[in-house]
Amino acid sequence: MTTTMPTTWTKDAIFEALGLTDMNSGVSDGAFFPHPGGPELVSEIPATGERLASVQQGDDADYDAMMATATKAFETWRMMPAPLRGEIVRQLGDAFRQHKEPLGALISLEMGKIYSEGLGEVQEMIDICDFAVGLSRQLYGLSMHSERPGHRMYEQWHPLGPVAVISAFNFPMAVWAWNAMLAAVCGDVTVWKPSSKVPLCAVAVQKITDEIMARHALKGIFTLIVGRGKDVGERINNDPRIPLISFTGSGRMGRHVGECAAKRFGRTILELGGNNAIIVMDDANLDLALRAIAFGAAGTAGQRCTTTRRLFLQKGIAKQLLERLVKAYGTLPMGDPLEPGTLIGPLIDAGAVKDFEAAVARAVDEGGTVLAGGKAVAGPGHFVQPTIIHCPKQLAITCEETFAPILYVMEFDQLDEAIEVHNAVPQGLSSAIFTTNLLSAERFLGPNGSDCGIANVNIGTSGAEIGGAFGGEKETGGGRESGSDAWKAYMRRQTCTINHSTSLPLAQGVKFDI
Ligand code: UN1
Repeated sequence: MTTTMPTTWTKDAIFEALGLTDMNSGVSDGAFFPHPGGPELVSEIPATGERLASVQQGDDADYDAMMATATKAFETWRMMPAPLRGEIVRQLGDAFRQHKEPLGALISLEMGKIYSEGLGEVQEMIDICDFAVGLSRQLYGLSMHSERPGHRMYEQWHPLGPVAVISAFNFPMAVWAWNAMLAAVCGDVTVWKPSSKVPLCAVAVQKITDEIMARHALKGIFTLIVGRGKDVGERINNDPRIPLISFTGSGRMGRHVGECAAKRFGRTILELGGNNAIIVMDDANLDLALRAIAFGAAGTAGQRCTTTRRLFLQKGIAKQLLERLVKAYGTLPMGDPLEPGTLIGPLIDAGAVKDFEAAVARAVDEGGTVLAGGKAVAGPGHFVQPTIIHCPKQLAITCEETFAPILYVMEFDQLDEAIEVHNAVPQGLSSAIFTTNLLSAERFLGPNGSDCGIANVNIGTSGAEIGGAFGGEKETGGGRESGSDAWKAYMRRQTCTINHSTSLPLAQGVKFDI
């Protein structure tokens, strides 16, 4: 892995490296549509509030044209041997490697996360490509022993169809890649509707993808449509040609997507809100805990689904760790995310700043005490101070996800009590405990421990590797993406029983002789 650290990127240099212009088409079925029919969408730089560039969105007719190519492409793509599909994904991974730096810089510019995290996000794309290449030779089905003589039984996995990927602003490239690369080796084609807050990231990735696919004379395997939720999103939700929608975003929207898909018996992979917590025991290594909490809670300006939003401190170390944490928060460099040395970038937009302010006000109203930060920073840009709020107990606000760097801190005596409060929120994505005691760690990991999809010991809640299945329980939506056997969601399972005898015995000993 080669990572040359910044050279500060300028907008012009990023645009040149990625072939972007001031006005970009937002629809591609393998080749960008010259004149999509939807309204112009202006993308902004969250660090300054300035206009970045425009994207021409797709309309109904563009959607239909793109879907026609995608459904046709599925007919041939599903027949290609999976390892050959994997070979094409390998080439995509190489192309992302070659463009890692400008892609990482574009994420920083358009989404606002710091450059190192932008590079990290592109690395997640590269990693999932590598993972998918290996997977293309490992789409295993089980074989079973039939109860009937002369019969063989096994299961096989077939491609599912066009898969929609509706991605959120905070991971404008990686979440698409987790889904699209798995879907591709599984024999599916993907239709990508990115967040309208970060359309250029999607356009840049699609350009690179189109170029590789064109080398193989392939169109429609990866398609893109930038468009409004209320038209393009609704078309996807209600399109019976799309058997699976992978949606990342708010619980409110996720519920709607799930309902629409369920009505037509479509499947969903939902990755919705998190309300992730770290529990720190008296016996913990506090140096490790401190770094993990700071990165988890303030990193990405609190805009990861996996961001640490609640902190439970055992009473013996609470005062000491809090003091260190407040001190560390005071030194976190905030500013231009592309500037080397910055650790805290902006929030995505003015609405996010308002949500931050409202959450802080509510927390104080409900009995919390602000120990660090608590205020929005005067413009330009959408910056807020990383914030620590001490809470006497779990409050109504601490049961909600606010996409901002607010950490709610609570104290406890016994681990059992901490786990109970930890689990008493609607969301269930990521969780962590810091302890050097095996019993405490295993209590946290046990069936009556953390109820989240991700449970860590001595590492924070965010920054998961792609090799594990990613997702969470309860109102987080239950979906799993990325590693492990998450690929199974992108395929249909077929159970096959083959009779190679000359008689027809029925299962369960049933007799039906004619
Ligand atoms: C998200 O915030 O939607 O575990 C995804 C992490 C990243 C992915 C976050 N690998 O923090």
